[in-house]
Amino acid sequence: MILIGERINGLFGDVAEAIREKNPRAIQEWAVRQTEAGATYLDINTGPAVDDPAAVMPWLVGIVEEVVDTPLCLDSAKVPALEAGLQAITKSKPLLNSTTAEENHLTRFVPLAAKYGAGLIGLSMNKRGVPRDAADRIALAMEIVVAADAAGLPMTDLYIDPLVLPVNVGQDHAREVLETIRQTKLLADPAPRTVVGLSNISQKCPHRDLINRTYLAMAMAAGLDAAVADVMDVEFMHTVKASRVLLNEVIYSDAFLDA
Ligand code: THG
Repeated sequence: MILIGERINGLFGDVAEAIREKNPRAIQEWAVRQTEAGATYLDINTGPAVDDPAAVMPWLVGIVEEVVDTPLCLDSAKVPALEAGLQAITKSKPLLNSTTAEENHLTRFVPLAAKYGAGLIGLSMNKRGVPRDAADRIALAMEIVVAADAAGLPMTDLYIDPLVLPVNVGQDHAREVLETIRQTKLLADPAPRTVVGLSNISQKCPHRDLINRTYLAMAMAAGLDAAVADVMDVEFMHTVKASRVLLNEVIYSDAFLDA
């Protein structure tokens, strides 16, 4: 499992405040703590409240790369913010998060990923929004696969995100996302990878951690490769480890939680 630590996101009050005050400390602490917890990537999102994300993104990249070597997942819907972030990265191959299946997004984001040799997350949505069922999500995923292939982006650098919605508003979507994860593996050979924003599933619900880790186990069984998630949640990280054993991805030992 590729775990993308979600915590450096202006959606969170402490990160928004640190960005406003140009104070690196809280953000650098999250970079170190998520890396120590086992994050493969760190999601870097300026949040919605920022006036000039193309100025904030490279600042975030710089202060995070000062304290960790962890690869970054640049999270923005804006090309200038992503490109400014890409130019600031000095350490390792990043992930771009994300394009949609809309034509005018694909024509800008896919070449950007190809130009910088970055991975790319493609959301199975278009200007009509997020489809209701797996078949329509797969149709949009296929459009993203075709665009990536045409631009020479290796399939192993493409991550299809079927888009997880909160279970309290889109309960019928949860199963459709699992089915989309299964079917994405059939779209190409080698197959594109799959990713979800896991914490979306429990927004505004009680027992968030329980919902998150239960859905993670289901998604891993469906073939999920990566998740933007709360890597600081110890029970969640234990669920990842137990799932890897149960899916025969790692050899069982009595010490599987410490491995
Ligand atoms: N797909 C991809 N990228 C994504 C998402 C996705 N990036 C952003 C998001 N979704 C995943 N990251 C988060 C981060 C925070 C929360 C949910 C998903 C979250 N935050 C609290 C909330 O809204 O209740 C913030 C409040 C707080 O605790 O301070 O839930 O789907 N590719």
